[in-house]
Amino acid sequence: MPDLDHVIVGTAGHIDHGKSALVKALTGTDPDTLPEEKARGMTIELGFVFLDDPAYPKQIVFIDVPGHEKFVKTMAAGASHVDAALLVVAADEGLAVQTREHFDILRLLGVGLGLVALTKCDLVDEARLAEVAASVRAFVAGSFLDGAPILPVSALTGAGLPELKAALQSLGRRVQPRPDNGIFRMPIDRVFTVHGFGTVVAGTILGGTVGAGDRVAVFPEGLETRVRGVQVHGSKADRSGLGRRTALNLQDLAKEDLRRGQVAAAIGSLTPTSRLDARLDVLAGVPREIKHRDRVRLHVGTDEVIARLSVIGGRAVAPGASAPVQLVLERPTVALPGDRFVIRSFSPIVTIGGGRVLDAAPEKHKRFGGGVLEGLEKLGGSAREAVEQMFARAGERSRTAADIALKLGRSGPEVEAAVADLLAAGRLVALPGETPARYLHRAAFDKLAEGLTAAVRAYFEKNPARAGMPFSDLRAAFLEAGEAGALKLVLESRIAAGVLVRHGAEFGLAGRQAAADPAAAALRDRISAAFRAARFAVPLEDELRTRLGVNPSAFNPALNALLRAGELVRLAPKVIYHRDTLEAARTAVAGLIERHGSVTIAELRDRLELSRKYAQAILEHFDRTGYTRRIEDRHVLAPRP
Ligand SMILES: Nc1nc2c(ncn2[C@@H]2O[C@H](COP(=O)(O)OP(=O)(O)O)[C@@H](O)[C@H]2O)c(=O)[nH]1
Ligand SMILES: [Mg+2]
Repeated sequence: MPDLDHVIVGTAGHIDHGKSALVKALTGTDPDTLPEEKARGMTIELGFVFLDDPAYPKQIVFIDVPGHEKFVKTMAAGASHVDAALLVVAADEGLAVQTREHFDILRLLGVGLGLVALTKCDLVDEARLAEVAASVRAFVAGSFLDGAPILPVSALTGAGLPELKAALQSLGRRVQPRPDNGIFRMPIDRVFTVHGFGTVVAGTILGGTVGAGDRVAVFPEGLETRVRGVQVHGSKADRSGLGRRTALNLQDLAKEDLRRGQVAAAIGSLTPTSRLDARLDVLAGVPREIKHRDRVRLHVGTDEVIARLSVIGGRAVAPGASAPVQLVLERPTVALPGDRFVIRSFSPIVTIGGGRVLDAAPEKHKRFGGGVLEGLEKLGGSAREAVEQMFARAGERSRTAADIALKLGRSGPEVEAAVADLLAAGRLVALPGETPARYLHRAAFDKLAEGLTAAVRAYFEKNPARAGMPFSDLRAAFLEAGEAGALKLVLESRIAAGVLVRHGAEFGLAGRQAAADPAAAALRDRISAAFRAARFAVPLEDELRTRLGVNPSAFNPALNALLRAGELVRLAPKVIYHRDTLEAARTAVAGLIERHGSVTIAELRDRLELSRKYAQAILEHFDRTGYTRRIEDRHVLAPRP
């Protein structure tokens, strides 16, 4: 992991409380750069300003956010990946509506560090300052800002600025490195064009590294492109990595193709989804419970999407409560498990809760299905728990370790280690002969095994007279639930368990006897006897059926049963021999070959005194089954394997 050489600090707080003025006073740079911002004296877009201090090893990057209630979604995007928060409260006005809302958003996004600046201290006396400081202290009690410095400052007079800068630098020393899965990912928070340079996207890198010349994709659309150039904190760089503010010049993409909320990432590394499974924490202060099917605004990464909340296993989530939910999105987005999100009610637009994504590409659940709840929680647990749960969620569909790493957003080696553990513990089953190795969860494997037994049982209920179930039928039944690659292993496990038995190419239930049907058995005997008596000059099927005076509905199953059992053998479409006749033919062929070294159709015809059609059918059958081999018009014994 590269050394953390900078700290990203996001401002937060009500409009006009002096956030932008404070950033400018600290850095000398005005974060408000748009003409409209200058004209209205108000922040509209995110502002990015760097603070370099030769005496301090890290660069501090300020993301200055708008405070206006109309732009809370911009604030949520700006705050989504900061290392620390600078909560700004004007000493004259004190806590205000967006002070509270921004603070809620910071908490929901899991920001873990920060401090409070009491701005405009030049406008108030000591008593007021102490009063506001006390109210702020009470307000942040129990949160990540509990016990954090509350510093009076004035952008106008410069009072308190050195202390604030020192406090920010000390905060910077406490920033923990972010976890890195090694796969490049950067949510886009800015898109702009640079004259003569092309389209540029900017954001904070959440994983891996990126360099000029790399091919990347822009999600959820999956637009593939090449990185023409990289800038880190405003200067050209070969590569950029985890946690750095980065601008990428993208080839062949127009500004119109790009927007805040998209994610630039390694090709194929993210799955666009219209559903997210998550744990939702509802803010204690919301006026009413959040109901199943409520329409909300979801802020995840730098994206905002309208979604419907599906409460898993319940009807509503009360204020202050927490519940597993599925968010059904009105357009796709991309995320990874562990990503934080915020939800705001559709109308009125206020922040009502947030939480952590658990499954970033889930299936649709039955709302009250038991395992779904329990499973979701495990996705947020240890690598082993999360990996096992992802396999469990894949059900009867096998997955590779790489598939799971991608879905979980965890590193390949970490997932491979967990897979090895689970395999050793018998929680996973490896499918044979697959590269890369594919696995099923043990529960899914057992379910497939039970399903196979049930299919064989059902088959015999429908075909009581049958002694065995043909492999082709068994395979077809299995493929309704399982993959072809799992069949052999599942079947072998059932045979090893003594549940199923194999007779040749057919399968049966252990201990089962074919139901005795005296009429069917008698018919089979008559058919068999007729073929045996006919010797080499066998009748056609229809001919024999008419002679025996039975319907096709009785005749065909009886004939097929004899063919399956090997008592009769079909040599050609219209030639069926009794097993004994075929043995006689084999003896004749063997004798001829012994004497002459080989045999032709004509020689066999003369020897057995039968028509050419039959002699040909016999020899072709022996060729096909590997008893003989044809060389031009002669047949010789095939080499024994
Ligand atoms: N007296 C005084 N005015 C300030 C101070 N900081 C900001 N202001 C004024 O407050 C107004 C809003 O400041 P601004 O930085 O745009 O607030 P923001 O909306 O939180 O970014 C501007 O007119 C500033 O000049 C301060 O420390 N003292
Ligand atoms: Mg501002």
